[in-house]
Amino acid sequence: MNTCLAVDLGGTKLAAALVRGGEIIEKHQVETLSSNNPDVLKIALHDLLLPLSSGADVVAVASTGIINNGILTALNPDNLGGLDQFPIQSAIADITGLPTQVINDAQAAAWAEFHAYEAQYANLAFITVSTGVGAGLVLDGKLVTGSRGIAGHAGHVLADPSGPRCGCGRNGCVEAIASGSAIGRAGVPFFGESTTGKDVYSHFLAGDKKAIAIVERSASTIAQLVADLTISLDLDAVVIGGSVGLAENYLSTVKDALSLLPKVYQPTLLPALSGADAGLIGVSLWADTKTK
Ligand code: ADP
Ligand code: BMX
Ligand code: ZN
Repeated sequence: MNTCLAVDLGGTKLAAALVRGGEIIEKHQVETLSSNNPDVLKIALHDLLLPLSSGADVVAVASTGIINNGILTALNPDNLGGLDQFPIQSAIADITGLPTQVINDAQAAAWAEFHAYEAQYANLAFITVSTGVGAGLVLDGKLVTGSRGIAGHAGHVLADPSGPRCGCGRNGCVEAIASGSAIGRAGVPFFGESTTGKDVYSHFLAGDKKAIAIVERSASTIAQLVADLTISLDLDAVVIGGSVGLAENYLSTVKDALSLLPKVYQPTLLPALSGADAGLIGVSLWADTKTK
């Protein structure tokens, strides 16, 4: 059985794990350093991956951004400190000396959750509410990555034409309203300059009215996205993940907003069973199917 070195590069966290048969054996995690200098990311990857690579046969990477032919193109460069057009596959293959495959992080997590729910939902979307808002689609039991790696970038569908400008260049995207970064930005006027999404969330849980309004806006925007994906794709289930998506009471707040819509817009709404490891587990399962 192959041991896979699985890597998850997000806008906030960079994680790596040795995975065998869908089980994590060893995992390490660091912060994603925000810099538009590709050397900063290359050094962080080197330091994290080199000690693990001797125990692995293959490398599988789940990364934020559009992944096409091993190149990471940021749809929203703000999420990666302005970094764009990063040759992630060759950078990691050079460090580890191992065959390396890369897909988008939310696509990978969708594949993990399709399996975690034992393939009972053949048509499933995974939505991560994290630094950005990402999505991955499994349709008729197959992971859809798209011919250019773009499939599932539903964080950039329109939520509010008069909403804030998104880092992708469009106004009013779901991500610009609902993501952890957007929640943090919306909290700055009330809680101070360096407020993060996590800070606002703590205020929400403590019952602060401003924070409740911000988190409820995020959750109702995600509920509308769930409805839009369901009515476009005839989904059986939508799985929610990411640090915001998995935070206490977030899923129930999305459920409350979704319950106000007609039944046809309401799929089964579920939490990510693989939790924060969905990207790592999903990409290792996906790499397994590629090497068979
Ligand atoms: P990544 O985007 O790298 O996958 P996360 O899923 O951890 O990373 O998402 C990061 C975002 O989630 C940040 O905006 C952060 O402030 C927010 N966040 C982190 N932990 C929590 C938490 N416990 N509750 C709510 N928000 C959180
Ligand atoms: C953004 C986009 C997606 C990604 C999603 C969640 C970039 C750099 N990323 O919409 O590709 O799937 O964020 O990413 O444009 P995360 O960093 O929040 O996990
Ligand atoms: Zn956008």
